Amino acid sequence: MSLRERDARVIANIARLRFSPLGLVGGAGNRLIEEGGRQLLDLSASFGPAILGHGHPAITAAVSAACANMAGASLAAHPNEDAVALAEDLLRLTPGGGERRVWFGHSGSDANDCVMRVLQAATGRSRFISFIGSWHGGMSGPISISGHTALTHTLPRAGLLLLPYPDPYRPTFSADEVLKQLDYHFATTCPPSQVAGIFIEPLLDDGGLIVPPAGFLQAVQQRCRRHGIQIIVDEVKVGLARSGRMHCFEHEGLEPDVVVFGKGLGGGLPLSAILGPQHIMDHAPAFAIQTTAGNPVACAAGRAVLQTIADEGLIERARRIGAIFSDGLRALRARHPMIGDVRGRGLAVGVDLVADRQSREPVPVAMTAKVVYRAYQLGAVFFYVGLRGNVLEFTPPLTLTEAEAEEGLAIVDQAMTDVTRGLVSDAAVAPFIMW
Ligand code: 7F7
Repeated sequence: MSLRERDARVIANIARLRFSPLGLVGGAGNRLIEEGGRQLLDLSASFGPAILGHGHPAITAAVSAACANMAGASLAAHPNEDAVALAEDLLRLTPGGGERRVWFGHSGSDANDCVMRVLQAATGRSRFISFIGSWHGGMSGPISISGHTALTHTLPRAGLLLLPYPDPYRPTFSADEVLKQLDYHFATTCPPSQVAGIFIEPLLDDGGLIVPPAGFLQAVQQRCRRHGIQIIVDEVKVGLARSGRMHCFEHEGLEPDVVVFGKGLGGGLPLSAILGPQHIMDHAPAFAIQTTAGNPVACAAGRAVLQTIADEGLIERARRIGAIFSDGLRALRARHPMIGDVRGRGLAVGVDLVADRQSREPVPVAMTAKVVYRAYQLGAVFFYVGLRGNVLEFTPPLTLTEAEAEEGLAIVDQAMTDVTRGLVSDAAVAPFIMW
């Protein structure tokens, strides 16, 4: 029985996304190794976390050493060198003033959950603001403040104010209109004095790789700050060098009160972090404990990731390889009418597929799924996002080489040609339409 068949028999279908028949037995560099031994180019990094690819020597060495001499398993129980040093690193690398503190968790989800709890406790306010299209996690708290169409199975939190995220390509609402909505809500049904915080993705990734219009997020920040609303920037997916800056919020001139890290921080190991003002973060002992959070093995991986970003110049590299990749995708527009827009920052790149360039109507999701599926057959792995399921998502390891970027472009090109020619049937792709 194949790995894929065994997977379907035992893994619950509440946490599976399968965009192709890919089943993995290993990984090396920026390649994934599937059952049978074929190597595929990884243009997703498993939705972002494999920031240094697979089996990077720095992570392997750090994790092996931490495992072999394990300083306990719990930061809750006692400090360990790797956790404390990682917190020091994050504080050093993240702009902001005053006394700040760091909390560690296992995932972006638990980190956002903790932020919600601690902000309510510390401010005495219970409402939040977030954006349509946002994805803040798969636990009760963060699901309830997410605005993604794939998460509508769970009701939003009472009192949540969901604002549109202005999309320059499909401007249903302009930045000014959204700001007007915010002002109106503040003046009517959402008194700002009730709002603890606003959750911001500085680049709306799962919502369709949408780069906000210049100045919009700053204007939101200004309005919220006036009312003592905490600014929480969710850097889980696009933070830590991926955008071509250390922090994606730096592109937007944001000055967050609270920054949330996850995914790439652990380089593939479960690790998240929150960084925020001491008066909020030091709420009460045992307020947000998870026994193995901050364990030395995951934190050693985190330190190795931050060190490697510096050692290998990955910020600059994300910018450079990202430009090559995005420019290459833009060049493909000449041959593929389905490419409506290519956008993103650094190595977070989206390709918006349209049925018609004039109207910008999204392709049916089956079309996007076919491109992803065909690319898998041709040897590259990436997925799709967007509220209409029409945006190809590229978040490769930041170690992607120029040659690999070119190889990826050639596969995307061929996949689109093959799909346009009808090489992938509706039946073939039906099991791989996820949202
Ligand atoms: O690591 P975890 O899934 O708990 O992180 C939650 C999260 C928090 N913040 C942002 C901006 C995120 O994008 C996510 C998770 N994103 C999803 C999770 C898996 C499936 C779809 N693709 C994502 O990237």
